[in-house]
This record gives sequence, C-alpha cells and structure tokens, in this order.
Amino acid sequence: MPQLSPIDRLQNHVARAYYHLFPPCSICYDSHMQTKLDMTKPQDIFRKITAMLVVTSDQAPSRAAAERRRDELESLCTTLGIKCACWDFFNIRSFNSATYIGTGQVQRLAWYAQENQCNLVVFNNSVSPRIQRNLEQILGIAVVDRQEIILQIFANRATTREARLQVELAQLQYSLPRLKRKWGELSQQRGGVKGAKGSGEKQLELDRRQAQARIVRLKREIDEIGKSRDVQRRNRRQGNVPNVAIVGYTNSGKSTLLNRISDANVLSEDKLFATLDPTTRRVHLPGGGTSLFTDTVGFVSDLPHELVDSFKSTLEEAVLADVLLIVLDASRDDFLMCWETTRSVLEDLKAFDKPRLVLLNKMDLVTEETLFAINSFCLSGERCLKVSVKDDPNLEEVLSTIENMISSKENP
Ligand SMILES: Nc1nc2c(ncn2[C@@H]2O[C@H](COP(=O)(O)OP(=O)(O)OP(=O)(O)O)[C@@H](O)[C@H]2O)c(=O)[nH]1
Ligand SMILES: [Mg+2]
Repeated sequence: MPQLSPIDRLQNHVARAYYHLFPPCSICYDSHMQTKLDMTKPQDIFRKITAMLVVTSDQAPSRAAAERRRDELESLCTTLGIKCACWDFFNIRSFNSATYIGTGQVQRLAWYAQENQCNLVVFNNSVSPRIQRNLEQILGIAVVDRQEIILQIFANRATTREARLQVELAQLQYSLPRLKRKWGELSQQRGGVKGAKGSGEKQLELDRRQAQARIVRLKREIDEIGKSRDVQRRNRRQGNVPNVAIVGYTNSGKSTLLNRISDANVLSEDKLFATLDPTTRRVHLPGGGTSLFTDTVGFVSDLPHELVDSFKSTLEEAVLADVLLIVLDASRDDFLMCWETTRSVLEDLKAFDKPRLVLLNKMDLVTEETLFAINSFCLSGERCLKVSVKDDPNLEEVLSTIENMISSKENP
C-alpha cells in the first residue's frame, strides 16, 4: 500500500464519509467504494453528521424570515437524524459563478464549520453540481442542498414498491449531472496513450450509461404501476362515490384527520413526510351519504422538481378528486407561506379550481399574534373552518360542509 499524505487521507475520508451518506446512486456506488456498505440503517449514519446550515438570499429579508427558513431546514435535517450545530445567513449581492457566495463569505463559512466541528454544509437554496464540487474542494467537507436532504428523507420513508421506485427515479435524475463530482479526481489521471481517456472518465461514462438505462427501466415500471392505479381509480369512480383528496403542507395533520374520520390507521407523527403513499378510506357523512377520502403526500416549499415528476401518479389523487380538503397548520407563524406553497403546487397540477375547503388546523396551539392573521385569512373569501383535528370531540362540521359541497357540485 502506498503511503498517503495527510491531505490525501483527509480527502479520502471526506469522500468516503460523503458517499457513505449520500451515495450518488446505488448502481454506481459499489464500484466506487469497492465494498458493499451497509445502508440498511442509514439513520445510524446520519446521526454521526454535524451540519452547518446556510441560508442565502439576494434580497435582504428580515431576521425573522431568515430564521424561519433556517428552522424549516433544521427540521428537514433532524428528520434524517442530522445534528445542526450552527447556521449563517449570507446576503448575495453579486452572484459568484464558481462558489455562489462571495470569497469572503466562503472564508467565514469555512471558519464557522471548523469551529463547530461540522462535517456537512447544507444550503437552503439549490446548488449547481459545479458549485457544489468547488465548495467541497475549498472547504474539505461535504456540501449538499435542501433538495438532496428532501430526496434522502423520501428515500428513507419509502416503504411500498411504488414509492421506492419513484424515489429512486428522482434520486437518479438528481444525481446524473452530479456524477462528475464523484469521478472528478480520477478523471484527471489520464492513460498513457495520447488522447486516451482517464480511468475516471471511462468510469463516468459507464456510470452515466448505467444510470440512464436504469432511469428508462424505472419510468417503465412506474408507468405500469400507474396504469393499475388508474384501473383502481376507475373502479372507484364507477361506484359513483365522490372523492375527496386531503392535501396540504407536510406535518399539517392530514393523516391525523383521516385517522379521526375513518379507521385508516395511517402513520401520523411529528416528522416531515410521514406519508408518501396515498391511502383511501370510505367515510360516512352526517347527511347519509358516503365519500372516499384520500390522504396524500405532503408538500413543502421548493419541492424538488424531480420528486414532483416522479410522484406524478401519486399527486394525481388531487387532480382526480371531486373536492379538495386543504389542511393548513395554523399554529405556524408562516402558515401563509404554507398556504402559498400548497396553492402553487395545486395550480401546477391544474387542480386548484376544484371546490375546496381549507381546514385551519392545530388551533389549540395558536398564539394571540397569529390569531389576527388567521382571522384575516378567513375573511379573504376562502371557505375555511378552524379545527384541532387531533382533539376536537367531533369533526361533524367538517364532514357536513364537505357533504354540502359535494351535493352542490352534483346539483349546481
Ligand atoms: N396540537 C395538535 N397537534 C396536531 C393536530 N393535528 C395533528 N397534530 C400533530 O401534528 C403532527 C403531524 O401530523 P400528521 O397527521 O402526521 O401530519 P401530515 O400532514 O399527515 O404529515 P405528512 O404525512 O408528513 O405530510 C403529529 O404529531 C400530530 O399528532 C392538532 O389539531 N393539534
Ligand atoms: Mg401524513
């Protein structure tokens, strides 16, 4: 074994730690590490990470707004089990094409990260593969963006075959332009023959081809599953039972609601993206009718577009519903941001025009300061109800409002 210099050792360590945590994609993974790493318990690995969070903006947001973005990024990281040791806010006055943030800001970041013994830097904004590579080289530790953290949460949460395939597709699409980072150093080691490709370049090409072939296969499989989901949906529609989609920001209480109004027994917990797969239950309405209520995957601001793409068939539950039941966590002081995100995802899906009822949930936790904003929201013309789905002794008003909406849709 050749002796490695301390720098090489450090770089090797970083590369190993990084790919242990965020493998660019499973198929390329083993060939790089030469060994099969045990990813069966990723939580244990994430617990070893101490992260520094970075929030950036090209405007000058208020401290409270920057802190809200930091808080959400922190809850995304802690959902994975990552500890967050410190954070910083960088105002981007002039965009640096190599490192995104300015040179002085990179130095400040390096100093902070070192002081707090961080082994990961998480950016709130998306970071291009090139900038990610440059920053990693300068800082000597792994750099990821919010999108990658969200993809990883989805990967950890996916339990059904469909969800696993959808997440793998999203991860591969995200990783494809980033494969170069993995083989960056090797690609500079050229072969003896003039013009011959270095071992890294060959491997990079091989990985790319494998990843592209896998993407094609995954899309085909997801399409197949989507078709059988369509058949199920059509069968449901033939029964002429109206469909209600429960949608909204992650952690707002959608699954708790479905559990309360039916025997769904869906996992509901204080973690982001607890639900990835839709669950449908028949619910008896107070006026004698019945409806099918479907719990869906939660939204988040700047949802990675790879995820929206690959979860299309799951998100279609909202598109095909007769009525939307939008759950908002009213106890968040940024509940209007959650509302805007939900609205824009539904608009993208072309589902926002459906009859909808907004549930302002978790009223038991609402403070005086937010109450004013909630009341103004209710006066804005949106049909809404204030509830605490966890504890309200009965949710009859919710169900009867839905029933009225359904009957006025059927008999306009
Ligand atoms: N205090 C309070 N907590 C609630 C209420 N409704 C739900 N929760 C809690 O909020 C957390 C998230 O609830 P879920 O039902 O899992 O939220 P979700 O919208 O399904 O979340 P995702 O599946 O991640 O999108 C859980 O810990 C619930 O117990 C409520 O009315 N009051
Ligand atoms: Mg849920």
